[in-house]
Amino acid sequence: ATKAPAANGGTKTEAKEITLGFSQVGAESGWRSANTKSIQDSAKEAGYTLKFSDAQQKQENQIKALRSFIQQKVDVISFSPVVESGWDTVLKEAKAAGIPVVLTDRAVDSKDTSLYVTFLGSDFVEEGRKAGEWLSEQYKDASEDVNIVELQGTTGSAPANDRMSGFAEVIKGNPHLKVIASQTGDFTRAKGKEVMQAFLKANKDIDVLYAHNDDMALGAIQAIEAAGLKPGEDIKIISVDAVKDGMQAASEGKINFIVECNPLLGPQLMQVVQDVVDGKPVEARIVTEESTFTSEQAKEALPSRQY
Ligand code: GYE
Repeated sequence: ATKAPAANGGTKTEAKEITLGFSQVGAESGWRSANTKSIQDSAKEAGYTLKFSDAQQKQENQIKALRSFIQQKVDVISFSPVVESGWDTVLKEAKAAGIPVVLTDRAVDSKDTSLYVTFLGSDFVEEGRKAGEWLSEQYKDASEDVNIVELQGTTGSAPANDRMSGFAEVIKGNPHLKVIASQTGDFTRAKGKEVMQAFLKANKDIDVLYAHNDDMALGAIQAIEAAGLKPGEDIKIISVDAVKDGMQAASEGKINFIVECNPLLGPQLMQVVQDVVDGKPVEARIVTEESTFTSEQAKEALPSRQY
């Protein structure tokens, strides 16, 4: 009797089962939840064994997770580094163990780029520039100072560093655009609200809020409304990410402009992992495609928004 063919068709040589160790930043934002889901779904789809670890926004937890992946001899390690600095030692350990490392979402500042295969993620400097360009255009005819407050992401993280510098680089073209206060809100709603409350207390005349992500903007909106002001009108708001809740607020006119940052990195990541395992060449930098949304554009895009 003939045997049933193998599930994979049986013609090709058995594909090696891949184990991927992934260390995630945490669960701080809507962006992060969408990113986690994308990675988990795509790993499943690809048939990989995923060892997933949540670092709760702490570098020490990530370093522990990476060491545990090394000990378990996973095939590939991937992680989204919570901050940029301080990775050389553990990355050298992975290299010594012969385990390739793929960075996703956030970058590291290691000088030795042989410590990882590639960095897959957004160009955060460009995101900051896009925010600055929109603002500069809005206030191009300003004859008085425009007071801007900034809610930074997690201190020392690539998106906080880069979104700040890209924005600053562009707005310095107009001397009326002044950042009068800038503080971290750690990418969370709760902190965004708390810091915005403090900003409102300390500054009489805030014209613009630039938040490094939607969640902080959403927290800040609560503080602005509680102070009896209208978000989007009394204080113009720019944020980054374009997750559903942010797009909702934008469609209601509470956020004026959102720079998109795509969290759906899973499919591209699994492809990179496969190529690395197969010994195929991989680009040293893979940048994700992104756009921007005004309130009107957010209203149009909202019904089909996946995350
Ligand atoms: O913008 C923010 C999240 O690293 C791009 O992290 C990511 C950022 C994202 O907490 O919402």
